Amino acid sequence: MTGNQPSDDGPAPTEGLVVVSNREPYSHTYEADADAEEGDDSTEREIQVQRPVGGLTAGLDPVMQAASGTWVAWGDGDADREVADERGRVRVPPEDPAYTLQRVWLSDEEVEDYYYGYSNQVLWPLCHGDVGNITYEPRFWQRYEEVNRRFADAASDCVERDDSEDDGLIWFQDYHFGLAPAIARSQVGDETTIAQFWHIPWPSLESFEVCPQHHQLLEGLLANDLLGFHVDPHCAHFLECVDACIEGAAIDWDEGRVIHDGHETLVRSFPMGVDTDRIERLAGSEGADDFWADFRESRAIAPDATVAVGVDRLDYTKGIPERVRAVEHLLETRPEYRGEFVYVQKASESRSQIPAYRELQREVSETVERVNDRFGTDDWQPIVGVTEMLPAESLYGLYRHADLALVSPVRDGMNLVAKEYVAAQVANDGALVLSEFAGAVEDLGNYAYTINPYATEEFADTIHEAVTDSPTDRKRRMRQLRQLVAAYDLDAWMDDIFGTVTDLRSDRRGAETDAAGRTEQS
Ligand code: GDG
Repeated sequence: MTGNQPSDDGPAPTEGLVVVSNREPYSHTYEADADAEEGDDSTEREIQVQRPVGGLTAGLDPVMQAASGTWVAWGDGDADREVADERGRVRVPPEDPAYTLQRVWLSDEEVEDYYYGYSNQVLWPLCHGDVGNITYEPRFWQRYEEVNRRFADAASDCVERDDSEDDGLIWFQDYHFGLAPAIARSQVGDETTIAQFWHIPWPSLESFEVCPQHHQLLEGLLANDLLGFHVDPHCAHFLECVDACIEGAAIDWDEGRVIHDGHETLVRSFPMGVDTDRIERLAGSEGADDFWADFRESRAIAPDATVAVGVDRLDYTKGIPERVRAVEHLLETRPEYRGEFVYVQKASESRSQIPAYRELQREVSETVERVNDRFGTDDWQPIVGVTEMLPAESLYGLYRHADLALVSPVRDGMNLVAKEYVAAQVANDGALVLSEFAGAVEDLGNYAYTINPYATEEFADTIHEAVTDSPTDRKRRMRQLRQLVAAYDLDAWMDDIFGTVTDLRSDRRGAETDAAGRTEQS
């Protein structure tokens, strides 16, 4: 189920759903034409469709198909304009159109300032408590405001108003839209439910106040009826910031409710899950085994080697250099691991227009090279790097066959890799080494081997513990982890959010009926 069913409380919350995200679920691109001369547009080029690769986008796609809603997103494919109508709309999925993708067009300057600027050089480091990595330019903020307005306008236009009690749901995704809820609210009024899920952490008050626009951001977000974070500590930080920065806001700390300017916002945690059925199916497939056999051979990994895996976007929040240093310390202090232990680092390039990301790429390559030079031999390399994007089946094959996963962010909203690794352990024989600073530790901390990524010696000791624990203990831990991950998977997460919207609406109707009753009596 995913919240599509109507209930006694009124229409299903997904009816007329408008999802707003920065990235689009389908993008259209021109196929590279090897014969075409540069700058030659005379030949017609084939258009191909890039589909959702996983996570939320893939999970929401069937919900959108069933709800025949609208998805508003930045049209960043080079052929996106060609297939969209004059209002930027295209029906998707292409082979069986069921819902509308409303594209928002952004200029290069807008992408530079709103996306690479305010979103990723101010809000991203700010929310991860890494204020030293903030780069602020006044034009970043101006453009963030303008682009938020464009998305909010597009979302408001897509809401179908029919004067019923519940005029649809706008669901914003993430930190790219800190102002859009308030702008949309001024356009759609109170009958439309506005919700937002903030996929990254919310920082402490001391960090948040560093942001020159902290007040405007809180005002923007408090226009939501529902604001979701992954875990309770992020909700608590948000409420503390509201308490300190928004004069007159009334906060119910137990219930997570804020009343500000006569509007109520429910702030609640929804620990995002993964599509466990799909991961298990693909991890146990022949294709996954074939990938692993080829990969092992091509990278000269011995059949009896102990293999650890890490999978990340190359981001300074993911703790990649810290992890490599822990592996180095393990090899330095426990020589028995030399020649036996291989760490596979799958790292995909990310946001490399931003200097801090280029600096990280350099640091990671240098650290990996140093460890390989220091310990590697003619027939063994301790760290194997993979930079290309793997198809899901291969990625899950890598998880499935790795003896342990090293998930060591210095700060992370959730970290889905931790949950995907667990879901892929169809034989219950892997071990999860997990940072205390990942949101996932709230769910999985009791059965994972937890570490502080900065505590290099203890991190290395914990890797040793995870490798040498008895098979019975490892299996016991993994069974518990798999139960937890399966019990609140991606569908359960969406059902929880849509169910909460249904409850909010029925509470609101109840309150209105009570108020009307009181007026009649008086
Ligand atoms: C943000 C928050 C929060 C990676 N390489 C390949 C590949 N991936 C996929 C993984 C996983 C995803 O990328 C990464 O997810 P994370 O959760 O680790 O991290 P962010 O990108 O930082 O996401 C985070 C998340 O939002 C959700 O709310 O958990 O805290 O920062 O799904 O599998 N997928 C494939 N091939 C690859 O090579 N197919």
